[in-house]
Amino acid sequence: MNKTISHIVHLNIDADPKFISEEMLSEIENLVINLDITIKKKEIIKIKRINPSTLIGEGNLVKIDHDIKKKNINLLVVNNNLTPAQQKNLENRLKVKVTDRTGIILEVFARRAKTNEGKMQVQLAELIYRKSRLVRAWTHLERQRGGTTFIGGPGELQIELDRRLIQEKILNIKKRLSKVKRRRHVQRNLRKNNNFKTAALIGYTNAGKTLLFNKLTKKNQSSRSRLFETLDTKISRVYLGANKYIGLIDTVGFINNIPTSLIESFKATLEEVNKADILLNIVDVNDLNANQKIKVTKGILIDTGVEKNKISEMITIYNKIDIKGSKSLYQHKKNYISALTGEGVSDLKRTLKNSLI
Ligand SMILES: Nc1nc2c(ncn2[C@@H]2O[C@H](COP(=O)(O)OP(=O)(O)OP(=O)(O)O)[C@@H](O)[C@H]2O)c(=O)[nH]1
Ligand SMILES: [Mg+2]
Repeated sequence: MNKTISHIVHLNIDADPKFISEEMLSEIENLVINLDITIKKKEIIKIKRINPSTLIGEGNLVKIDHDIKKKNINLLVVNNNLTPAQQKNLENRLKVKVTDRTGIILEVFARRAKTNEGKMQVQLAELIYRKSRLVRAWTHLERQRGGTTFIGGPGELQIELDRRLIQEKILNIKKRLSKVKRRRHVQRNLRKNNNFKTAALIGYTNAGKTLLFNKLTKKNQSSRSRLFETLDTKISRVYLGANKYIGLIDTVGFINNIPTSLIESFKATLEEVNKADILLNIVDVNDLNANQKIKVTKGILIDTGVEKNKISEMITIYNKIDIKGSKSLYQHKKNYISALTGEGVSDLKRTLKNSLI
């Protein structure tokens, strides 16, 4: 198989939330590297006016085309969301494969999924994404061909078959996932009956949720500097002292512009978050985009149906205070911790204990 050599572009057109473009570029870079794809060129393109058919204007496309030929690039990664038509038009114009942000995120999720449930959820997200591409790409194609002329032609039939097949697969996975949902529901009810409260660790990917989970529960879940290391939900007991326990939940991390198909398919997982008594939002204190990431996290919680009051009562925990001499700045401040050194963790336990009363 030929090696994938990519060119990454980030278009700074997403006005809200205003992420620092350099950070957004390094985020997608990180995701692309995780897919073992070589990066030959990366750039931020300032867009004044959006070109509806290709998103990127012709002037920039000429330069990109030049680089693609010069550096033997065979994949263009656009760190924004492309419509199916834009993706197709770019591919036709540049004669290389083109993928957008959602495509890359879905691919990383597919690589990370280990358990049955995780795999099913990712597969569902991919099918939902593909189905929408197929249908919309087809309507676009039909319009290009002059509408009704080709109705009943082989192209339409094939797409209709693909679409039906995809729909069947979607229904099948949804059925299997509903069993998982029911099982979780039963377990939650058991906890509720025993008056066993839960706290969910949530927040942007790579913030340190799993390392904190391990610290508090003495478990050994995989925590690595890779985006979306965790896909599956884990729950474990934490002793808070004075005969009090809480169930701590570790779950999938969030990201800006998370694909809607992922939110839809991770419902069973996200339900654990929705139903938790306390939400702990883990934030990397050294992150330049920390405030934007908090906004993104809140937005995703709203989108997934978490009650407003639960979001406003959410406790923000600033993690990684051991890095870059930040310790002196944050030492003894409430909810500033290091999951690595354990600093501030016993205070956090106290906060949790108090919130149980
Ligand atoms: N220096 C330092 N590194 C930390 C701290 N907490 C986490 N890390 C590191 O940050 C990286 C990400 O940690 P994880 O615990 O996997 O992050 P996560 O939030 O679970 O990420 P996802 O599972 O992708 O959502 C790992 O390399 C950790 O070792 C901390 O307090 N200090
Ligand atoms: Mg994790």
